[in-house]
Formats: sequence, structure tokens, C-alpha cells
Amino acid sequence: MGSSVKVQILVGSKSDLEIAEKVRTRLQSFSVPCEVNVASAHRNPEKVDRLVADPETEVFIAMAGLSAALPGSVAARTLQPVIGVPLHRGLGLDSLLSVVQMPPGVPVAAVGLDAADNAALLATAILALKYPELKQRLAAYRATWREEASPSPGSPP
Ligand code: RP5
Repeated sequence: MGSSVKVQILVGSKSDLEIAEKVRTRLQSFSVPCEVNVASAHRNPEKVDRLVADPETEVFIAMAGLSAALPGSVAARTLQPVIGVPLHRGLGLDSLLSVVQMPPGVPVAAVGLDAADNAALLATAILALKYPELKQRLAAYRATWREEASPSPGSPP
């Protein structure tokens, strides 16, 4: 799949970086090239413009708390798939509804609050439509995950 950045992870604030790192770690475990950038929909709209215009990026993951405008803002600027991760900073419900309730025409694939792992897994599944080796890595991950989640009877705790 080459080494160009396939997934751009965008966060609205430096205070969101810890959870962005969890997404990066999961993507790296599948050898998916990715990059993390801080770009607020409110404070740095020009930076959002610039990052979203990157022609190499195939999937965007946008994460933000409070009014969480970033995922929709990214989706408005691209035809590539955008995964939105609402972050639990205020009520939780505020960012969740901002990401889930996009008006018709500009979809954002919303995962749960702070759901870093699911965002990375969904991005990898989207890329796997084009890069078959990722499907194999996802299958291996799923098998291990199932085994860890439900050990066979008689196995030690
Ligand atoms: C959102 O506001 C950011 O995504 C962050 O989750 C929240 C708080 O931002 P800071 O005040 O920490 O910059 O835009």
C-alpha cells in the first residue's frame, strides 16, 4: 500500500492528542500510514482547508469535544470518507449529537464517545476494500480479539 499517508487524524485541540495517539497506535498495528494534526474548525479553519486538501489521504478521522464541529467541517471539504469521533469533554451528549446528527448530504460515520479503537478499525476496513493485505490483518486481529474476549472452557483465567 506504499508509505504515503492514508489516514489523516485531525483533532480540534492539543488537549485531544492523548486519544488521537490511541488511534495512531491501532492503525500502526495494521501498518497503516497515518498522521496526527491539531486543527480546530473554529480557531484554524485555513489549516483545516490545507490538511483536507492533501491528495494522498484516503480516509479522515476527525475528533473533537463540546460542539464538535470538526468532523462535519472536514466532511464538507472532501468526498473521501470521514469518521467522526465525539470526545467526552463536556456533557458527552453535546459532541455525540454534533457528530451523529449531520444534515443530509454531508455524511460523517460516527463512532461512540472516545471510541479510538473503533475509529481505527473502521478506517482500516474502508482501506481494506482497496488493499487486500489489510483484510488479512483485520481477520487476524478479530480472531485474536475473539479468543481473548471469550477463552475456551477450561482454559486458565
Ligand atoms: C473542542 O473543544 C476540542 O476538540 C476539545 O475537545 C475541546 C476543548 O478544547 P480546548 O479548550 O482544550 O482547546 O474544540
